[in-house]
Amino acid sequence: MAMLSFERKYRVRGGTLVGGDLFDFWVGPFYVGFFGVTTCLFASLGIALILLGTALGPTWNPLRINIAPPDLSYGLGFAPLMKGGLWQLITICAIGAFVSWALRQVEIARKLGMGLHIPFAFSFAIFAYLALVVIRPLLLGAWGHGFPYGILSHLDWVSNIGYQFLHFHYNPAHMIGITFFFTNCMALAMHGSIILSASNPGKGEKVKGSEHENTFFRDVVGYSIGTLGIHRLGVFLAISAAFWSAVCIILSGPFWTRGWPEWWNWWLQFPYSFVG
Ligand code: UQ2
Repeated sequence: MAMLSFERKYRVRGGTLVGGDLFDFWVGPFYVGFFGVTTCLFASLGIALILLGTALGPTWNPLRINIAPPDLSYGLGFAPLMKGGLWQLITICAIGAFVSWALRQVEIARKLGMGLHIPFAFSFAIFAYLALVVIRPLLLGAWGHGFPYGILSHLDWVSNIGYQFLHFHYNPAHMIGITFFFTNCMALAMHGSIILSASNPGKGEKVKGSEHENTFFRDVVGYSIGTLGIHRLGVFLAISAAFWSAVCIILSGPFWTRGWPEWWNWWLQFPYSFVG
């Protein structure tokens, strides 16, 4: 079915979670819906507040713009606008926009009678963000533990937290997260390249299908996970990367306060050794 006739058939009312038919329409190619409206409101307000903070701040240099969270002394209370209050409002807007975006994905999937896999996967990205600016600050007792909004400033924050735990790469959950990011990268490179190699054969050759893809991987590594399997694996690797990233930062501070290398002392304290 051509795209235009498909869209005519499937661009029908229904499937909304909130608001009934009120926002059940499209603007050009974009579905609006109640959550399209809330996404727009939260995102515009958040961007406006970032611009306000920048205008009142010392620089327009994109690298140096910084909207910092409140001082730790404000604890879990509200701070004055230019002392972290803007950061708090911008964080509320960001969460509102991200959650609205996920719920808009739910409404669109329901309209089309599809599974909810995309909003499910996207929710892991939202969880990773919440881990940094809500869950960990709550557990540590101050919004000041959130990360600052700025290109260089957030890099400085990551570096500082890393050194606070001496060597962040010894964090076991960080290790697992990194392993998922790297494996995800390899799986997507394998998948993207096998699809391109099958669909771009030499001049005069026929386009190849999944039999060729399966056979290639059986010849190389003795195993093919299959055309559906690779996509299941991809979603698993991607959401696991986001999940373990969130775990590794929530552990750091609320549940472990010393250097991460020291965490491995349990291994040195074994009364026997695996390595002779
Ligand atoms: C595959 C397959 C695809 C693929 C890829 C594989 C035909 C088009 C990439 C190969 C994947 C394997 C062997 C699993 C690798 C395991 C890990 C943990 C990375 O078999 O089916 O479909 O795209």
